[in-house]
Amino acid sequence: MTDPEPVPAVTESAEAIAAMEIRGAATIAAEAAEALAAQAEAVDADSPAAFRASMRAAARTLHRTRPTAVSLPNALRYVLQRMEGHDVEALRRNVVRAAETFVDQLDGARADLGRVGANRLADGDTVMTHCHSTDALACIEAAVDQGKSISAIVKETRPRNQGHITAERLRDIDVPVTLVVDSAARRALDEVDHVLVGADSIAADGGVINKIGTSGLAVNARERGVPIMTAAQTIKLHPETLTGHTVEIEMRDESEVIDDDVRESIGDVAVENPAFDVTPPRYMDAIVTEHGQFPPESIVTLMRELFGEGAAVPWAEP
Ligand code: RUB
Repeated sequence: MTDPEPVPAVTESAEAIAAMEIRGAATIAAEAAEALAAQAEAVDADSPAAFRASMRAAARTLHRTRPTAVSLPNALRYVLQRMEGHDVEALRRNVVRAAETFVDQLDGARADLGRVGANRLADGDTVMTHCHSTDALACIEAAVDQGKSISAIVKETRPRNQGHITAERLRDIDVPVTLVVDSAARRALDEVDHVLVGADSIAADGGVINKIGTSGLAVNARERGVPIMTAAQTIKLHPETLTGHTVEIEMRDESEVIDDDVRESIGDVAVENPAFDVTPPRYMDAIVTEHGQFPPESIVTLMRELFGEGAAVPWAEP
């Protein structure tokens, strides 16, 4: 059976997420929840069953966009598990309410984990960042709010240079920024007190899946004796890893790495563009969440508390 066509707002959100106009795990999650609310508000369904089927189809459209950040399926899960009611109007209301609550909780969780992460930073610290993470940024923002003077060394983060976004956001809060190319990171670590990264997914063994280059940075930080933390609210915990599944690493288009003309001038080369990598727990000092900080190896206890033994898939056809 073919899926019912989602409302235009869902298709537009899915396209924007796939094209990375909307990017970053938490932002993607908020967009997905809001897209489900838009679906609920606009869909013309003549029965509760038709309404539910249209919501599941919309969720599948959103789910297909980016495979690595678990915040996306966790957002779909949160909203669809609250799709309750005996008539279409009640279902509609409950979906919209669930999406709003989810987005509010994201904001609250970010602020809470920001304060926890900020407690790890001292006045006068220099922090190195990788990619652009709103959760990581929240820690620096909270430290600044606590009156600490923080400066940053920002890795540009090839191929899409999300470090530029971080640099801009840090300048907005008057944090002095030094931008470096990724390959300068090890040398720059000599000037760094803390490395601070985000996460797209966290596995049950404490492995941190984040933007490509995070694992190399973590190994270098460990070798240099610089502490490294991941700022990740609990929607980044990947429940399927509780039952032995691995996290799929998204492979993106080769044109993000090299343009066609340059490639042609080099000659016949293969190009690979993995978007994320896995940092083993032994190279990460702490995972900072809205429930406090955890040694990576102990994150599984929090995961079990929040998700039970595994992951529901409420967007699947019954
Ligand atoms: C973004 C990235 C970020 C995490 C966390 O990758 O790896 O570090 O998503 O971000 P991309 P946040 O640009 O490919 O989406 O803390 O904002 O959820």
